[in-house]
Amino acid sequence: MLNRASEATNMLKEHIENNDVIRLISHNDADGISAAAVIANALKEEGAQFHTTIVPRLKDDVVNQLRHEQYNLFIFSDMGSAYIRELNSFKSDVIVADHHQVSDVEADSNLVHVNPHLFEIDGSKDLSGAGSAYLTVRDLNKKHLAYFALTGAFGDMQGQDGFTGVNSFIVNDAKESGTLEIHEGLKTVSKASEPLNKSLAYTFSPALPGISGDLEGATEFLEKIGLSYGIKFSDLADEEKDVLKDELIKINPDIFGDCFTIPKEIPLLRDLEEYAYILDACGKNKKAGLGLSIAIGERERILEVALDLQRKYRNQILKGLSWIKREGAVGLNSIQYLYTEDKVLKSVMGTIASIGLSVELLDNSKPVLGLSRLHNDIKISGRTTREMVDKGVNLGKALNDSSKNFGGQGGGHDIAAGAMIPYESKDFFLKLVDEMVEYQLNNNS
Ligand SMILES: [Mn+2]
Repeated sequence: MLNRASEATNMLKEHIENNDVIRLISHNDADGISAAAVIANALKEEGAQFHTTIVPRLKDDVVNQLRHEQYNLFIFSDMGSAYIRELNSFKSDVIVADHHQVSDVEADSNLVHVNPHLFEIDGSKDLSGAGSAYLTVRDLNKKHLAYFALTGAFGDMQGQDGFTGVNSFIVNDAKESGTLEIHEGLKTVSKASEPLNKSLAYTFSPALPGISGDLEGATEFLEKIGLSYGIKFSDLADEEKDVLKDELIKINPDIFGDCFTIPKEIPLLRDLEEYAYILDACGKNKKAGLGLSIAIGERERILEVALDLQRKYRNQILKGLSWIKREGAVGLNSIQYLYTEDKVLKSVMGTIASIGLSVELLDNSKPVLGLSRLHNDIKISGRTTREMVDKGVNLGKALNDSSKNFGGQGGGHDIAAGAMIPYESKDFFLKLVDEMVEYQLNNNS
């Protein structure tokens, strides 16, 4: 895998030396923004010119449009592995740094394909898209950018239970470069910017059942243990911090553990995981460019706008979770689903499906499909747990195979995947996915 990444670095170097303007295309989630940030920062440092576009997903029309652009090097990050056949036919050089599931199409000589799945490394757990992107610039002496690979991993929910595989190799790079510190602490969010009840309600990972995503629950909890909910964590006395820690550990021991910080960053961005959540909020609010601006070093007003977005986004998640709490999911044999036509709920469907499982609002023995109606189509966000994946569930495969049956498209990871299908196939589609997941569970070897 590292050799393949070095091939990509060599290709990149050649184009930098030729003073080529490099075309960068990345995904619009926290991982994709982090991937773009690694490459953009590296190119900036090397004095190279580049042109970046962040897109929600790679589609035929996007690829065909890019094909006609006059660039000598295209880099696709956190996407592209599903389009190797099309990218092979580009006249220019192409680097794909992705971690989504791969097909069996081999790369031609104009293309370097960096993807953990090609090397039997689990791209849903051990390396993110930003991680693949980092490996492609690592040989340019860029260990000080390694932490962006980790914001990407957090964005894709890979670091929350501790980093493994190539991710932990990257943690070492980041530590070695002096840009990352790890210390034990309480893993609640916004310690210095939000009152305690909100800080707890906004803490989704690790999940605190009854508190995460539930402002009333968080407030009651604080009243019960005798702490004022309006005060910020950073303003608590040491003994109060200890009380909070002891009480939270009773709910979920994982709440106390390794915190990853970037000491050179401003306080708001110093916590790596929160950095990822800010990028996530930018992406989810269709402001991925704003997230990228922050990641390449813009501050002040830009950051305020991003924080407003984050506040708005967190409140949407809270709204979504209380909807799940109120309505529940529809259960089939082996899966369950949520369905909405509400604009706000649609925008957070994938997120509330994941959090709903982790805070136990949803039955976590059944994968959940979040269905959002978009005119004549339905967008599907599928989520399940690591435990169900170990039992054989592969949502990426189930959504890919089933959506094709109805003229739609889908794919992703075993644990998290998406699809788009025509609205009229909704019920047949659900039935088919239900059967496929049942089959996966019964045929797990
Ligand atoms: Mn990703």
